[in-house]
Amino acid sequence: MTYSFKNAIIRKPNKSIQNGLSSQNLHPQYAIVLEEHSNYIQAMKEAALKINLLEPLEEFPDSIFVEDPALTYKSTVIILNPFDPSRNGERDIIKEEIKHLFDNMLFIEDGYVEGGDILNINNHFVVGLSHRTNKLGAENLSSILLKLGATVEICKTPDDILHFKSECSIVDDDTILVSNKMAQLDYLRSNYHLIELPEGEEGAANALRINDKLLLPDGFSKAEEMLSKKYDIIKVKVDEIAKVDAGLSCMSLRW
Ligand code: CIR
Repeated sequence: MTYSFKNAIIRKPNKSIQNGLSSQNLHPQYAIVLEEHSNYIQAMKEAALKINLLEPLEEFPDSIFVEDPALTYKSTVIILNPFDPSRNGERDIIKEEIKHLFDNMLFIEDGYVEGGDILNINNHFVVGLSHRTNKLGAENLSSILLKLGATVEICKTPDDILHFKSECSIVDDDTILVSNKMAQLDYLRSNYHLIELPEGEEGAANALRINDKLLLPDGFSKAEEMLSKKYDIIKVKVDEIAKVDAGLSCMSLRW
């Protein structure tokens, strides 16, 4: 199952997160980030994950978002290539930190691709071209994944969305939680059952299904009401972390 995981890699927050990339030019406060992050770790533990905690990296303001420089698939980890110069060096550090956890480590050699643009559904990957992920990177990743026995579809992340997964997430093997913008994507509409969130609750689309739990960003009451009928929800407050355009999926690598 897509959402069946045993392990997670999470990085402790760095004080320099206040200078992280932010589309709204906001600066999260370290103390509040720490608190939100610790609740996130707690939720991951409640979802039965074993946590591998990495040390903070002050020289990389956005480095708690470990989902962007690496991708896990079965017992392989693929080191990706983040586009933004302030984030690109994260790949060289994380590869050393996590290599002992996987049987096999592969690398994106050409183009740019960030984990936030990669949606994994069982043995299938949907890669969204975005401001961070280009065609060369997506094709390079695709050729690696095909060799590993997976299938890949390259789509487009809507222009004003940072990453493909900023506004969508897997909630079941055939079901994706989406914002209205993501619901317009032909590929998703024709291949999956979509649960569309009401306007104003787009932020809830970056949810995280882990085992029998669904981690949902706090503060989206309509989403919570809709989803709690079917899922065992753990609400996680990420308002401060959201100031640097981040949500739930980006703060961990799961496998
Ligand atoms: C960035 O712009 O790279 C960070 N401030 C946020 C990264 C969020 N990553 C993700 O959604 N996968």
